[in-house]
Amino acid sequence: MSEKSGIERIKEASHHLRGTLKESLHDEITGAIREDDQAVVKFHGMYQQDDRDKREERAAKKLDRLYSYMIRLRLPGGSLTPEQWVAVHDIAGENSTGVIKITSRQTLQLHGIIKSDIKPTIKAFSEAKLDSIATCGDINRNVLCSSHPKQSPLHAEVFAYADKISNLLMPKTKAYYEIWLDEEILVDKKEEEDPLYQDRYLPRKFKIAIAIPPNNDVDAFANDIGLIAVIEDNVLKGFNIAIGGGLSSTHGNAETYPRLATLIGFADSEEKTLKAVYEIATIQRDYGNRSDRKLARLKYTVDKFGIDWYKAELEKRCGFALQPVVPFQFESRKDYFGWLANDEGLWYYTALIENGRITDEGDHRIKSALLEIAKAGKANFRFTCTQNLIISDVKEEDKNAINAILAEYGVIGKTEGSSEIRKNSMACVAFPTCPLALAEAQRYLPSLIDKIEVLLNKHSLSEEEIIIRMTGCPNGCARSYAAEIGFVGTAYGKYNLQLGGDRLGERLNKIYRENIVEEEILSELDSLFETYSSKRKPNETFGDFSLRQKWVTI
Ligand code: SRM
Ligand code: SF4
Repeated sequence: MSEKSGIERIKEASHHLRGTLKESLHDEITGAIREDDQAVVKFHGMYQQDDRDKREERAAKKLDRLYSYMIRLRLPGGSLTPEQWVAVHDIAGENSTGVIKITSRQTLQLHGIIKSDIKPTIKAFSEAKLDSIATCGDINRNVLCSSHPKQSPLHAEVFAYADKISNLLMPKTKAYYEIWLDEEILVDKKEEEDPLYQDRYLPRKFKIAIAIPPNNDVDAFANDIGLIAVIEDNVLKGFNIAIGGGLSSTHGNAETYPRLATLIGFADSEEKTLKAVYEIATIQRDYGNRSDRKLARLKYTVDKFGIDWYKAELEKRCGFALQPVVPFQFESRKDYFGWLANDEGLWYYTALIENGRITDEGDHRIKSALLEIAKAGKANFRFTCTQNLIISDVKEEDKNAINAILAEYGVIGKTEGSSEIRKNSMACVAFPTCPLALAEAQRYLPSLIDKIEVLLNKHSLSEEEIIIRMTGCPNGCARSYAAEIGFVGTAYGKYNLQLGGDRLGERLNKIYRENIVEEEILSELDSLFETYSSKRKPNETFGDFSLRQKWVTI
């Protein structure tokens, strides 16, 4: 058997995720924490980072890197009360860069928190009944659920599963409460015994999403487990289950690849669904690769042992067989912008938040607008898996007042004045905080889209809802491999241009041009759009056309 990776040893020796975090926090000489603790702290929802824009300048002055921490909240299904929004707004202002970032997994992150502010931040979150447990690390992450309540009268019932699954797969350790909230040290260690994670946790991160057809807004197949709700005659019948999705790869390492999840069957009750989810995780715990982290995700376990083996092992552990997959159809994978009402007559406004960055910029003062709306207490807040925001559960009598705020602060102007391609775009964080970024993403995509819009206009394609996504490296955090036009950073200013992904998230794209700069990107797209505009069939999407033209082969 191959030797365990260093991270495996750190997990096992961490005393249920305590490590030496307390000591690291008390060390006033550095803004960093000890190296082993950097792995442990992820399980508490935090990453040590440094400002990459300032690295050279600080190195020239012989200064340590400018360390700070990113904290990511656990929000199954992605929703907050107005009181919680006000709390997040205040915490962001006091302790972080001030920008509230909606992630591609429907939650919020704050960046730039210095070491001495971590505990006050976590405490303030806790007072607002929020935590960051298990939002990073080798463990189940934030559980996604379709964001658009208007899609089904059963939205609330399905949505509740995000919470149930999140609780089911929570670690049992009390380390978070002890370290960050100064709660009493546990005497009876039995309480911490963790039949799921034991002391080794999972070999790698683990992701679950719940989709409600016909919208695949959660990108169900990009997850280790994708659950697809089956609703018939307004009754939730159960879930189709798909396993083995994951979107990262490593440049130059052919053993790594993005993969969409494979459907394995249908579970017809809550009990069976939760049991299956749990046991899919235990199989990955027992069989996942613990020596090479590049090959440790569930997708590689599935491909190593085979999908039939995984299913058989699952059914053995569950004690029941899954039923055959129930036919379903996705028809879209997008956010529905503007005002919409649900079955109960409550209103929802979906606002475009470019790349999830909530901040006041020029006339678009979304952060101020949201604070004013939250303070009035007449709406909840939901986050979408494409980094946008829904002002939700608005009563008819409150709609005009909220609409007036949205108009006054430029939110309606930004949302409704944006092109279709911008509304269907997404970029990951990348520079300056992401240590793995090779190229810019969220700081660059908006200006690239300005130029792409000109090309689309030129070829009469501005009404096309083409899904375009950019990531600053091949890890795929903005799911660039599941886009019709995907950009994957290879070096500063250079990207692979990927084509052929479909609109529904059921087919990944492939590399069309490698390592190209903006000028080449625009010239390629100009000619591709020209061909698409003149030769496409009625209603043929750009992704499907790219494949038919054999621009890439899949
Ligand atoms: Fe991610 C690592 C940001 C969604 C695949 N991701 C990172 C780190 C933490 C960098 C690091 O390891 O130090 C990035 C922090 C940047 C920063 O400064 O905030 C980061 N990932 C993000 C977010 C914030 C992107 C965004 O702009 O929204 C997303 C947070 C989601 C959340 O709330 O939990 C985010 N990351 C994703 C997704 C998309 C998804 O889950 O739907 C993926 C691809 C799907 C998948 O997991 O296969 C993704 N992130 C990765 C990977 C590659 C994992 C792998 O299987 O190899 C890494 C690197 C790693 O884990 O070693 C990574
Ligand atoms: Fe960082 Fe790469 Fe993820 Fe972008 S895709 S946030 S650059 S790890």
